[in-house]
Amino acid sequence: MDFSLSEELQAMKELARGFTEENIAPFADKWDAEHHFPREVMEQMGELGFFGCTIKEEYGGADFGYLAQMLLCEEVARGSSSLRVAFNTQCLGTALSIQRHGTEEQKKKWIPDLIAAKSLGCFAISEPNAGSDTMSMKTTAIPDGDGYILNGSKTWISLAPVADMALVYAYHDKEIGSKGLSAFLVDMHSDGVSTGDLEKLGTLHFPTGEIFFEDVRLPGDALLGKLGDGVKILFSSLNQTRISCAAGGVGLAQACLDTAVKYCNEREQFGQLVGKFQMNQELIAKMAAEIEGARWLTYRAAWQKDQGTLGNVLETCYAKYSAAETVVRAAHSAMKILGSYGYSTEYPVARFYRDAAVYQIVEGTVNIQKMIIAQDQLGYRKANR
Ligand code: GRA
Repeated sequence: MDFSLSEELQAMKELARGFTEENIAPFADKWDAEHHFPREVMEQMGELGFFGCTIKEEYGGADFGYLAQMLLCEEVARGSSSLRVAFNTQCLGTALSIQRHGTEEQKKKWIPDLIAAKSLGCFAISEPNAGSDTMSMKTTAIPDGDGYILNGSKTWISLAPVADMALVYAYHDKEIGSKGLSAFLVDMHSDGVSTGDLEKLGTLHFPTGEIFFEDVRLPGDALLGKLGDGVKILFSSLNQTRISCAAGGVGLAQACLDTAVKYCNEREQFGQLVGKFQMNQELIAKMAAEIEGARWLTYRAAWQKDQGTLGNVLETCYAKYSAAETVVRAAHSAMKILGSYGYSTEYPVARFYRDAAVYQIVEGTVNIQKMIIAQDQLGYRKANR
């Protein structure tokens, strides 16, 4: 067992930290206040190869692996939880699924531009009446001639309002249950596609929206994998995006701890630094230990994927569940330590607090993660595939 990061991984982590400290963290509160989506920063991240760690060199990636990708995601989330979602929209929920399930033509057509962030991507699973209950989605893509006709709507889709492409999950046949679900690569500029913005509590400088499909004609080569592969592609994709959600939660939680520690060592009350008070020390100790736990669960799940165990749903759920609970507690603890300054816009803690909540919701709620874990432990349904 070796817990050390290789020199190469350590260098990548430091590169991402430096980039985030210089180009992201100082501006994140301003972007939040203005609801400004910093597309130019996404493009810089794309140029630096941030989104291509799991992508083969022939499609423009660097093939560094999942652990490398998680280290970059964690460091970016430390500066901006909004921008960490880009790892999912540009790669783990789109390009990587195309690499795993697409034809050579599809890989060449979509992947290089996605990971360079020249083309903005999104993946569309959730619908107004299909959140945790994925399989109850209603969107259809009915075979018609040599293509498909797509109808329905999706909601809570990260980047939808500005996306150039979407990986859309839809039933090609509603009568045959899960075998009727398929995955489609959709040009978001097609006739019949429209989008709307959604207002939300946090993640304010990364747009989220609805997508409406009205008789959208899809060409035959829009189908990813085979007809009926939708379930396989969807759940394997969730197992990729959930781990980056875990890494994002760890990064944001670390930002909460960093800010709280700095404040504890600056602020004096009752004649001493507030870090000297045991009640604050308890908060700092809990944050530090929980973050370390969630971090290593995340690295372990990423490492397993790098060993070829891509269907590690259980270990990915451990990481995502642990990171989601950790980041919410860390944001709350940072708020308690900073008091009014945490609540003010002078420090980033108010943003951390707003951004933390979403980790208990996206990519499968905390209850869904617990359900998957408990059913596995009780022997009702094995999580790993
Ligand atoms: O037996 P079958 O042929 O009918 O197939 C079933 C099953 O074998 C079918 O799916 C198959 N399946 C899988 N296949 C491959 C299930 N899991 C896997 C897998 N890992 N790999 C239906 O399965 P089921 O178990 O009968 O389904 P269910 O009971 O309806 O639900 C299962 C469950 C609750 C776990 C699932 O629906 C689920 O995970 N729900 C949560 C949905 C979710 O995570 N949504 C996230 C949306 S994306 C998002 O949040 C983006 C945000 C962007 C960001 O910030 O990152």
